Amino acid sequence: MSKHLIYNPEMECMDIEQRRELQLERLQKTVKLEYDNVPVYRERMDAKGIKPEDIRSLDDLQYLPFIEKTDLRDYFPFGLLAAPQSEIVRIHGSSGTTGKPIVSGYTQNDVDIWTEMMARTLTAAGATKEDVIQVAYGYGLFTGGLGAHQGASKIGSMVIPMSSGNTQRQIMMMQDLGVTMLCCTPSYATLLGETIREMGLDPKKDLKLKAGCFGAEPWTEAMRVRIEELLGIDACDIYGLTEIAGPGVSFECLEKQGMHINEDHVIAEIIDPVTEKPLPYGTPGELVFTTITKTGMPMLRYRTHDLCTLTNEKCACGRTTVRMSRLTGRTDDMMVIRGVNVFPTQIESILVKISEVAPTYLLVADRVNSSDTLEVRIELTPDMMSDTVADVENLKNYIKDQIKSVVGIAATVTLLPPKSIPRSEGKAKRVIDNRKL
Ligand code: DLL
Repeated sequence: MSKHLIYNPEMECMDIEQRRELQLERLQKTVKLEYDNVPVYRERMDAKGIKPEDIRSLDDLQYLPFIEKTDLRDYFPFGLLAAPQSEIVRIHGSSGTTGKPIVSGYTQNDVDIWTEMMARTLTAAGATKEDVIQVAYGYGLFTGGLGAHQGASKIGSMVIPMSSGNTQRQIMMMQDLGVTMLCCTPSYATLLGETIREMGLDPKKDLKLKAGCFGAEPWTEAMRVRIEELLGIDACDIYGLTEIAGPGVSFECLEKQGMHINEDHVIAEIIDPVTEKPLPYGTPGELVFTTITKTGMPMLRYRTHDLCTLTNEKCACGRTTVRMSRLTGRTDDMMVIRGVNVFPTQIESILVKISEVAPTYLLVADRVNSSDTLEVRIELTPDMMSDTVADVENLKNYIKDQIKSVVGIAATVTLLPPKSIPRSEGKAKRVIDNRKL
């Protein structure tokens, strides 16, 4: 049997031209739905002189106005609903960068679509009804827990709804219930793996884990290798966002060559974040999504602020969908330190290659005498703690040099004892920017 399982071959492996026709038909319906029911869309389309009938091809998408996270804040909570409030059966939310969360309303149709997208996601990582799936994403307003749960239930797998946290208990359940697949953030997968090793367990002998679906935060190829080694599994990247559906908007198959986008439900574009013009496949830029089957709070040209590349090259798994690369950062988590753009993932990719330090780090930006400073706080491994001061000093200088050559700036490196940076059970906090205070 091929290692590639496909949940919905009809949609996932559809002829590309046929899918484009389906997308256009669904896009036209969605544009009309928005124009007729959501005043802000109508106003913005009128301002650009566009009527729903003007969308005659997929290329016409570029003439539609964008929607932004700030709009979700401005029209909070229900100003962007295209369906009557009585049709909304679920609310999810995500923490905004400022005080208030943003919320999205889902009709039963939207929950069903999202559930199928997550069923496709888990299947692509090898899940069947024989699997025991531990969901260690948080349950609640965050879409991770319920999203993975719904998808796993749809496949008919046995679901262990652990939510995040309580690491020792998570591991006990994995052992006792013979868990085969794990869903959580990559940082929590690392913590689980480290704890499993500290407990003296050998995942290959003591656990039955075979794969995991990890996402919700940026991670690197090197971090994938570490998680796969620590847990003895295949680690697949999964992507999603509350505004579009939740986890499962795109997912990696076991080829691990980028995330397949569920193109029968969303259209992905890459734009230049400055000129806002669409960019061709293969060019990095900002990811923009248009939902084409949602009915509660559909989104036309939602600017994610996530940076990546799209490719339509064939994948060995047989799916015909466009894939997105790992995210290389966000247009808005990028820190500018003394004029140089700094992404946390750049620092991470340096650290995961150095065995003496854990890939757990915190970037602290500050401003001293009008000049920006960047401190990189990193944890040493327990072994390094017994080394001489000279060894630790050498290591520090080595990391400084690496940062200088990869990122292009001088940073202060602070090496800390193991476990001194607070571990996250959800999304890891990688950046503290004191300059904004
Ligand atoms: O994080 C949904 C999700 C849950 C995805 C579980 C995957 C797994 P939000 O809380 O709305 O939704 O945050 C969405 O998280 O715009 C990205 O910046 C980031 N993000 C999500 N997945 C990935 C990933 C969920 N695989 C925001 N790699 C997105 C990097 C990711 N960043």
